Amino acid sequence: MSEEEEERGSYAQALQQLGGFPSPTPHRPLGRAQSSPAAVKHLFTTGLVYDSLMLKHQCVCGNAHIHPEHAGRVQSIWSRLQETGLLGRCERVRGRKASLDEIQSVHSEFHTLLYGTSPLNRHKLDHKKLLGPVSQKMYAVLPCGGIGVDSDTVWNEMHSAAAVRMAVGSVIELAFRVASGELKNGFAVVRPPGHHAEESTAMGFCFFNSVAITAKLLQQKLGVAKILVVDWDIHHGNGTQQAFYSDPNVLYISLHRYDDGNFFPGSGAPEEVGSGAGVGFNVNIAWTGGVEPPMGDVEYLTAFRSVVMPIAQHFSPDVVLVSSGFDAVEGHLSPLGGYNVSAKCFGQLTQLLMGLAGGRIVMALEGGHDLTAICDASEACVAALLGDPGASVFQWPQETPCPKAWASLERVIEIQNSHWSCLQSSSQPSGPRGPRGPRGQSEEAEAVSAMASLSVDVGQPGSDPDRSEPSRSTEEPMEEEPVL
Ligand code: X5A
Ligand code: ZN
Repeated sequence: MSEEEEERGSYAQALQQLGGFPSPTPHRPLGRAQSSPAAVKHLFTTGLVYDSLMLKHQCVCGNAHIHPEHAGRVQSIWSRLQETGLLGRCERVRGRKASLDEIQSVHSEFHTLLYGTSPLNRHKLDHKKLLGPVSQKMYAVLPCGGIGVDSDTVWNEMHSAAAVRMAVGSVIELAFRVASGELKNGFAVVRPPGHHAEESTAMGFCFFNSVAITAKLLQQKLGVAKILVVDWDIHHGNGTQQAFYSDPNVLYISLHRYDDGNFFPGSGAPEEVGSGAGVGFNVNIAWTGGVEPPMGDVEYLTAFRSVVMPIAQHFSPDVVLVSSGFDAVEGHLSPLGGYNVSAKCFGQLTQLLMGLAGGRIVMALEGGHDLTAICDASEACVAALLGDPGASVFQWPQETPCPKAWASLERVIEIQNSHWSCLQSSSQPSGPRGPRGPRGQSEEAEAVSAMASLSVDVGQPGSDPDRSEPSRSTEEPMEEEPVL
């Protein structure tokens, strides 16, 4: 086999060389790349993907101010990564348009043809499959003069299909390179976002669900057994939840503003835990209580410490995909945001997720429209992916989350603890320091200190300082940790 042929070797082959997906040990580049550095074409580093084709998805009204999901979002992020020198330290991955077949791993044929073809390439397709009058009915003429599903979800008949397929294909390309071990991890600077897109519904700026499609293809084409999708966009990813609701091999964990169903898109109740074999593999950390006070770093870090990381470690994914919306970052006001998470905090959350799946983590931009906020957050996340140690060494917050966040977390734990033994119910007798029954002030304080002592690597025996406690040493590690 020539070197070139070898280089084009399938991902499945690459995987074989890696011996499948070894659990939490860091993965390494392919053998040949290590043995002959001169032949190394791709560095084993963070991959970035971006393509200017995605800029052309624009409302024909031409007024970007009334359409917050505009081309300047990804343009600004890409410039920021360039200016800061981060881009130069990464490997640039070439994006491509996803095929209609790939898109149909999640979406219906009609939906795929409706948004995946433009008038120019539509004539090549079987005419019976796409009825002109039906497609016209799908769009509305908007008050701005453009067309779209709604004022958020605008459509450019000439350019949108190519742009939305490029967004999907870019995430696929990046994820396959990370999953196969060619790249360490990756960040996709893509638009439009995808996590609201359902099988046959475009909504909330989204047409095709890039992250869900990528997860399906990792399963189908690469045989990846367990995939974790973390969604920290402020909105619930209804499309992603739908795509994997009965699948126990894709764990979906979303943190979102919920407000008892009164925040867009309205789904994402903590009671939505999955169905059939997938029960317990859908985790909705649904913040309720509005924005007084707004959720911020302490609330998000506490959610990671008490729910996201324990469950994720127990699940032990082979690959982590992040629906990385930045609309929870400070600078986004209600109704599109309202929270106060710092850009730096998203870098820390990235660092935490990098401890999973041998570091195979791929982040894809979802929502967020404040340019400073999304640039700052993207910069922090890419710096984390590259291994930069952050401005200060990571520390769990000492402060208590606000009472409304506390109540939201308690609810998730109460619901999920029957599926995840690493979570402990506050209403059941729980370990030596765990709270019991309805909580009074002192019990709450006690639980805070219990939580503060939780280390990041719950479930890795020997690395938890509490392991030395004699009274607890005979218990199973996943069963003993008080969570709240
Ligand atoms: C991806 C995203 C938000 C939709 C808001 C609808 N969508 N009003 O952030
Ligand atoms: Zn959002």
